Amino acid sequence: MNIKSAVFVKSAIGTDDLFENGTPQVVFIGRSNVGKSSVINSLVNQKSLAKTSSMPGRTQQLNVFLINKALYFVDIPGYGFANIPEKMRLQIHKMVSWYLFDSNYVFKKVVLIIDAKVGPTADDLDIFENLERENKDVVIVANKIDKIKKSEYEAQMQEIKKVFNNYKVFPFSAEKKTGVGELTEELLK
Ligand SMILES: Nc1nc2c(ncn2[C@@H]2O[C@H](COP(=O)(O)OP(=O)(O)OP(=O)(O)O)[C@@H](O)[C@H]2O)c(=O)[nH]1
Ligand SMILES: [Mg+2]
Repeated sequence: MNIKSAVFVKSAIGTDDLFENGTPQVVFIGRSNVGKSSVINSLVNQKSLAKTSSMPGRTQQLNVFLINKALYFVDIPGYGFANIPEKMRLQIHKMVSWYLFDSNYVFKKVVLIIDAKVGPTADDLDIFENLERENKDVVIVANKIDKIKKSEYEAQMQEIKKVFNNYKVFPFSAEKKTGVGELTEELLK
């Protein structure tokens, strides 16, 4: 199955009717700057549907995109960003944890994106444990594999798979568009 259409719907800042209209939601989460917005752009084959930046903290709302007129991709702010005021950081944290955990929305998939080269951080593992505990349908995307040396690639991927045992890990590069087909299939099936 391919992505034939992808359009921006709106930026939500919390509860919103569109989350309750029955359209399945696929949410993309991960550390700030890990490439959530870039992964979405690579999946929909558009350069800047989701806004990206080299500065962490670019995405500050729940940005909703309608895919194939049938499901939502939701791009949300990352965790661990340093460059925004404390008050705003807390507000964003509250919004994200409400959306993921307190809203009781049933997500079609929760896509947890990690940096393949850095490997899972304490923050990544923390959110993963919370998602696991809440029985979310999680898939792991190991993004930025283009930054890993060929000689280190296999060992690094094995290490990542070991940490997230039983969950699917998708090696990915939003930059080089590696893994797009496999991940698309997983998210749309
Ligand atoms: N080398 C490489 N760089 C990437 C890849 N994916 C994203 N980037 C870069 O990483 C930076 C952050 O990308 P974003 O997509 O804005 O990251 P984000 O996770 O949405 O960040 P926030 O919205 O701040 O949480 C940008 O400079 C991207 O060009 C990748 O696969 N490889
Ligand atoms: Mg972003």
